[in-house]
Amino acid sequence: MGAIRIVASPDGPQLLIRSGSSERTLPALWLRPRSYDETQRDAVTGQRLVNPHRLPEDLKLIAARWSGALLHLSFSDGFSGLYDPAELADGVTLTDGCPPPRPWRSEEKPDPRYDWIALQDEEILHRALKDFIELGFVLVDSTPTERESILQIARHFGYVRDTNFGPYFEVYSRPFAIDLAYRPVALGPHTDNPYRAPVPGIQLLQCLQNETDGGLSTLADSMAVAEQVRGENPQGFALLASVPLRFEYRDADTQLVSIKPMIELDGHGNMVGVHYSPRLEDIPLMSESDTRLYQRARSRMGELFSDPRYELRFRLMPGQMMMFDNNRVLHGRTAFDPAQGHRQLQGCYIDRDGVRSRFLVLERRHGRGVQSPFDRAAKVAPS
Ligand SMILES: O=C(O)CCC(=O)C(=O)O
Repeated sequence: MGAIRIVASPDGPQLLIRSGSSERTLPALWLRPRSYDETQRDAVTGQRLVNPHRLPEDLKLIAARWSGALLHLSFSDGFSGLYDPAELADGVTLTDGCPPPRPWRSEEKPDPRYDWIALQDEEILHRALKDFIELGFVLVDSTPTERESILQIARHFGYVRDTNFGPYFEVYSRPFAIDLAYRPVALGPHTDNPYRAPVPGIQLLQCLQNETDGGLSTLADSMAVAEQVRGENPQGFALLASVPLRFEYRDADTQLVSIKPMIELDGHGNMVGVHYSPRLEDIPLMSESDTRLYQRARSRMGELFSDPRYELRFRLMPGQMMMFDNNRVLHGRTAFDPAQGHRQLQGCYIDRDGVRSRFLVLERRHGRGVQSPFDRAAKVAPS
């Protein structure tokens, strides 16, 4: 977004902002609530003291002039105040300030790898969080492997999410286990717990022991795969993003059910995430032709998730931990033979927002990134 200019119109002054080769109008109802005047916002929290829902629908800008580098604006409801053009320009695009995702294929050999001790340094943590936000996963070497240390590791990145499995879970083969993850079978690419609302945002899986030849870990980026499927079969993709599936988990004390489409899009059609766990889902009744179209699309998704061009496959060694966005990067493992030795992982979930918050705070602390409107507003003298 570019420069703002004031133009006269028969209805009074208007503010225009450059956007690429065209200009967009900033409506009075959009501008008016963005004031950081002390009568409009609490000075400590930056939270709004007035309710913009109550502004009159026919609100108008009645005067506009430059006051140094700031804009002085007056509105038809009697309010006048100073506005920072940079803050207005930032507000044109709604973003949390984190970098956008960078979809990857395994053939690009992404290897965002960090050392646990080094991650205690804020600069290195900042770099790791940036990688995580862009790629949807990081690998961490030399993590502490005491019982429950996964929680200490998790709290370095965000806030732990408790579930019916407890604050953390242990993955090792046991007879009559309540989930296939706790048997030695192969687990195809999947996201965890699509039957929850909300679905856990981020998963940490740490290897404590692996004495078997098998049990290799896999990761695949659903964003790269889904974009490929969208290009090949737009109609099928649209079904995957709109037809709700039913996911369920049950044991003696729990019954969790959630109904949602496999692919989650935002209002602009951008991918937000994926809920993919063939062993836990049921499709709804559709017409014969839609069922076939749906089948073609989901079968292509499944094929690409396990395609060596998309799937990373590696051995997680004791002390190594992978942290991945559970709504974006699918994980799985190859089968293993418990007769060869013991294989044990511990894992837990953290929320997506905690990691983004930690990244943004580190950006702010080190003077990088977009300044918050509130920080900027501190520079704007009350009118
Ligand atoms: O055993 C593994 O490597 C992965 C286990 C798993 O996929 C899970 O717990 O969801």
